[in-house]
Amino acid sequence: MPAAENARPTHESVVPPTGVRPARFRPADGATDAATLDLDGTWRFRLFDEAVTGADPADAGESWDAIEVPGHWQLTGAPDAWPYGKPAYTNVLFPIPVDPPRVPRANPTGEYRRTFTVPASWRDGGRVVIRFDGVDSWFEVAVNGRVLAQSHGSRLPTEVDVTDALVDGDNLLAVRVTQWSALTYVEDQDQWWLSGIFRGVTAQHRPAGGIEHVTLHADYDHVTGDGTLRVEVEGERTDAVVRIPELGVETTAGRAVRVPGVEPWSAESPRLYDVVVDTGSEAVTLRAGFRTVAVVDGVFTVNGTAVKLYGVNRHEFEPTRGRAVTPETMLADVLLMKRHHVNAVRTSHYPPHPHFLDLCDEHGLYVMDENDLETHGFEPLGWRGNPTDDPTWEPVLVDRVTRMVRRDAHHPSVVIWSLGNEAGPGRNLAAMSAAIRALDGTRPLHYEGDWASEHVDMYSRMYPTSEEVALIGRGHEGAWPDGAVDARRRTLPFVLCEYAHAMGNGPGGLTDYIDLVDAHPRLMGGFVWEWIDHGIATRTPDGTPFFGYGGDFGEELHDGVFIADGLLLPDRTPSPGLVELAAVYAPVRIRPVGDDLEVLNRYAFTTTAHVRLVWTLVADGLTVASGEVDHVLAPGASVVVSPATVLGDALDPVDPRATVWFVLRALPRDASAAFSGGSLGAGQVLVRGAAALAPATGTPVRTAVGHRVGPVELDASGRLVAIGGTPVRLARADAWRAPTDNDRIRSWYDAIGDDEAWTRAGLSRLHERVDTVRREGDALVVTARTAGAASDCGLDVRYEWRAVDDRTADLVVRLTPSGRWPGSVARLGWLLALEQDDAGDVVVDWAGLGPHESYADSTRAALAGRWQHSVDALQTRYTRPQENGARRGVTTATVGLAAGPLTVAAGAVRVGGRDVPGFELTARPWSDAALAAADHPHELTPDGLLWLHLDAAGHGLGSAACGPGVLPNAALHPTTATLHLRLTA
Ligand code: IPT
Repeated sequence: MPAAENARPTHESVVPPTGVRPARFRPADGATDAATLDLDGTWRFRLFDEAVTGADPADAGESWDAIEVPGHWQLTGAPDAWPYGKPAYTNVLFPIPVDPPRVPRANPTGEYRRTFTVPASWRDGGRVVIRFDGVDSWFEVAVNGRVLAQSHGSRLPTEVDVTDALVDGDNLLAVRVTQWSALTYVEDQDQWWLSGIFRGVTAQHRPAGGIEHVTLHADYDHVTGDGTLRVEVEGERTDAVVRIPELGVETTAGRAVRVPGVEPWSAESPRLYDVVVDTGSEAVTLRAGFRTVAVVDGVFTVNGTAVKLYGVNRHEFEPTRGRAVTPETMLADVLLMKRHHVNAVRTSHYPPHPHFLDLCDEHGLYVMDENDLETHGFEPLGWRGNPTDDPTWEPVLVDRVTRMVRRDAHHPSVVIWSLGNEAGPGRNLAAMSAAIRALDGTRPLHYEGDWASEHVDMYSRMYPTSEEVALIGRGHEGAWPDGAVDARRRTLPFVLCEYAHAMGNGPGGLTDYIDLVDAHPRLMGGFVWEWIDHGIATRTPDGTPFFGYGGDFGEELHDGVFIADGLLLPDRTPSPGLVELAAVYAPVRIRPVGDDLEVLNRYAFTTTAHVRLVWTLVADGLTVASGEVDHVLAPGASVVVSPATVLGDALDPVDPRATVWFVLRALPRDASAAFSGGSLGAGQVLVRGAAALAPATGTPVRTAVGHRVGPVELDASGRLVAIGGTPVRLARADAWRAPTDNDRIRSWYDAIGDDEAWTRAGLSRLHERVDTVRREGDALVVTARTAGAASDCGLDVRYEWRAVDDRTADLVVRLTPSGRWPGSVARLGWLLALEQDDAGDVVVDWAGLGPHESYADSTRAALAGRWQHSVDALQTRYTRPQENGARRGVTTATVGLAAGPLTVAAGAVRVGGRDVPGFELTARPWSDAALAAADHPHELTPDGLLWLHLDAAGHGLGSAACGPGVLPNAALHPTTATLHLRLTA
């Protein structure tokens, strides 16, 4: 290697990019009239196992492989036969020895080649620049064999001036990309390790006198209603003409101009105005949104009004493409967010593809734009050697925030800058913060990793308990040791940069947090962790497709299913968690207050003039009356809707035995607007619980083999053997569920996880011993004890069978815990396994809450009605199989068995002495044991049985996988339970 080459920074150098142009704003595609050339497409590629590849940048690689740019080399090719390595997942831990800035010699390194031809006109004047929007992790750029630049910052732009290296005709562009570099130590985000040129590459003509950079200020004064526009231009011509054609405004760059009567931008009304900046040599059209963000008296405001952030954390992800997301996917994400009433995104944990921000501007989402910085892998080392606190790293970290701010500051959607994620405390935070403030004083700063919050404008935490959030909301949080720091922090608004870990079935308890956010001005909102499961599309050796998670690709070290913790399943199917989130984030909040419903307009700027408030009276699932109430609520205003007043005599004709709900929905007047559940909010209140079932007056019959009670056959010992001719393989009390991810992991705040406690108590291996069978009057009474090996805790069970007629039997199941139980129990109920071929096709029709699954702490989206699904459709295929699919508040369910329908109607259901409206229903074509044992959905196969859970109650979901477990208001404790069911077959 020539001496000069040795002097170049390498992938192990801790220096900002070299040979690059200053970062600049990124105009939207087509927004500049300067010419650009798309360099995406097929490139030549060769993968080496060391950073020193020996490949000559002048070698065009004609014999090499072809690869698509943008993309990750690990995901190139067929999903079961990737030729260039495999994806690997760790969350916190580095998959390489922690030895900064050194990285292993074994360092997959891609050599990319392509040629491009620059139009002759480009070379008559101005410069030619190659722009990379994202390359992971370190790269070196050469043109026609001349090495020009070394860069990094995987999710940040790099521009290289290649003018002096160009020739007429074909130019050879060579890019060497290493997987590991010194910068790996500051890019330890919780995601797949995936490398390569994964965002677009363009050649751009920078005309002489063109616009090198634009700073756009478009403020809104909520007192006068005026906007102020000021555009600063960097380049040879700083005096560009600035026009807002729609408003007839024309001014010069560098001057502030008042724009009376503009419509302000907000996520609710994302009003944009074209602003044309023209130097004569180049005209750029920016999409300006007039808006002002400020923290006023400790409250986060937009345009002078307190705004709450109902947010999600979004990583960029597609199951076949990793972080090389397409514009279609970016749009899908934005529209899915809007549809589910999300109004804010934290771009965890790096600046997103810039087009995503264009979409947020246009569709209206508040963005916390996060720097590409995470050093989490130093935490297990007690933060020893953390780059955040090492002055050597300061220039690199300052460079990163600088590039983020210069790239993105013209976006109205960006309302907060974040210094990074999980990078610990350290002296470089001050430098980063100062660098951002010097560039842009118009947005507050965020950083969670240092709870002192000294260098930022909001106090931020992840996964605190709701009790702690309530204290913070009231300003009663514990003191910070340094009095001055403490005093300042108390003046700051509070944000949950992460809460409600949406891993597997969950999160539970969303309402508990969001009610606090709504109640306390200081609480500015929160961002659920996270938007999507990063399951990678792959296949088994026999070709069965599935979504892989950590450990599926032979990683030496991995964090398993922590990569599948999103509100969307990997294929972007909304999970029940997202449907619940939509109900909780809904702009029109409707919730019971005593016997009434309170309707709150959560919009900050918008009245509810576009909303119809439609009520229905639902009796045993059927709508028996409906109407509309007429209220237009100002932003922040609320009204109480009282069924007693609204219903008039609508209740009179309703069957007095029915369970009756009053359901109120906020529907968009524009029926074409697509929202989760079709609504802008909904709530319900129980008007009347079910009356007791009419007494069963029939008599059990002795048979040759045992007993018959209506359609139910029992053997001589009292064991259930058939219902309506359908053989019963198993019937017993149950207290267990296939653990959810949240059950499996001990919460931050508990000594033991639920799953571990349940397993220790034997609940995962329950069997039932039938003790006695005898007649008590007209009842056949069977007693039993349900318990698991090696445990002394169990359920004393009493079954009371009564005949109604030939087709109908009543069953009262009474459960009494005995022995030493853990603090919680998964469910209290009755389990039936009915012989049934094609159980997945069996149709279940129920009256109760639906149509989606619901749990004790995730039930805002479930509304009273009558619903129907096949057993297959009742299943949620979580990326790792686990408990799913419960339907609560069921008063009647009909299961379409092959031998004829089986109807189960609820009588009294009592838990711990409290009445509950209806039972919880779960139906599966496989057992809970099989569900618990499966690692991926495709491993589950129907076993010839229909497994039916009829439960008095179930435990909530919580967020224990990261944060608190099930909150007390949704925890199921071992207690007595009674379930009165009427079975008709
Ligand atoms: C938190 C991380 O910020 C986030 O990236 C993700 O890894 C999440 O955890 C777990 O899924 S940090 C953790 C120590 C709370």
